[in-house]
Amino acid sequence: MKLRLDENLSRRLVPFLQTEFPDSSQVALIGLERATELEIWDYARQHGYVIVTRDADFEELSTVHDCPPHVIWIRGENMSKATVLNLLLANRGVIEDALSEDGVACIEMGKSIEMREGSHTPESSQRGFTLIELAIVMFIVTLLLGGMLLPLSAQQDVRAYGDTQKILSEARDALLGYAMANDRLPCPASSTSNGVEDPVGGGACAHPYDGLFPAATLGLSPVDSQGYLVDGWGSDADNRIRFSVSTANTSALTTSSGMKNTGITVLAPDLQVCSTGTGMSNAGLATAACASGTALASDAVAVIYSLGKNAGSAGAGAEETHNPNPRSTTTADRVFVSAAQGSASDDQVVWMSKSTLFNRLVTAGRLP
Ligand SMILES: [Ca+2]
Ligand SMILES: [Ca+2]
Repeated sequence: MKLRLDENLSRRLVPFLQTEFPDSSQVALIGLERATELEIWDYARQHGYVIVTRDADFEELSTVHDCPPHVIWIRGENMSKATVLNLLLANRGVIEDALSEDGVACIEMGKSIEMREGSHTPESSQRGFTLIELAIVMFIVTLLLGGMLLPLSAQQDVRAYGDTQKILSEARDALLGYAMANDRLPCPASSTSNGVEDPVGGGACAHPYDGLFPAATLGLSPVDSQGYLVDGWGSDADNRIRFSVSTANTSALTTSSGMKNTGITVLAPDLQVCSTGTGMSNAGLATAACASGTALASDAVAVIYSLGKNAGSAGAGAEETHNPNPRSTTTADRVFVSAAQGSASDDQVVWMSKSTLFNRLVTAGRLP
């Protein structure tokens, strides 16, 4: 881009412009000091100059004549040669960008830079942003990007957590429906039963405390390719929903008509859910129990849980090890942990209470 300085701008600026604006000149240096503005305009157009002026006349010309030439209108009182020079040199990129924009005929430079449209869009004489406005816009965009990018992974986590809670809740509802229809609860699936309860038909379950949710038996989704219900965190084997059921009263809960035959007053589901694994007694044994004051449930019928976001790598810690998983270091037992979400545990645990199950079965005429 070459500039043609107007007579109100010193010719002494010309040598300093050559690096950034090669072949720039000044009106007197090309013998046009006595030419009319329109002649200067035509000359600039024919020779590819951008007119740099302190005079409003050229800006006005740019609103009635086709562009090019483009016009840079330097504004501001008492601007020294050095100030004008710095303004042009420091903003070369901005100037080029502005003048390459469709419809921009003139840019106004001073404390700010404004772009003005040319003659072909007279209805709109001014557009664009000042440098301050641009800076504010960039600042806001930066804030927005910073504010959006960081929580994006957090948003995904929130969604996965919510999806998992929903899947767990639906699984629990499905269990109630199954119990009303079949007079018993299903047994958990084993790792090789393809989502079907083990054993088929119920009775004494093969994996009462460390099985998987029998999604195929209940017709639930989403399931993986092998028929296992998976959580919202992924679809690996570690993301399969776990399911445990009480073996109380000689597996009456999972035996057809077992609950009816045992009777509502005798049935004593015995799964426990603790708020922490700390202080748990007899872990791994039939007498395992929550520490005093940490039992969230002590007569649960079933416990359904997801290993959470860390499913693929964690599970041996003091809390999660009590919820059977591939890295548990304790033997599966009737006690589970639903700790607060955090670094120690991200397992998502729901359970079905005795009261809920009995209520539904009585309503359905299955009990007593
Ligand atoms: Ca976990
Ligand atoms: Ca346990």
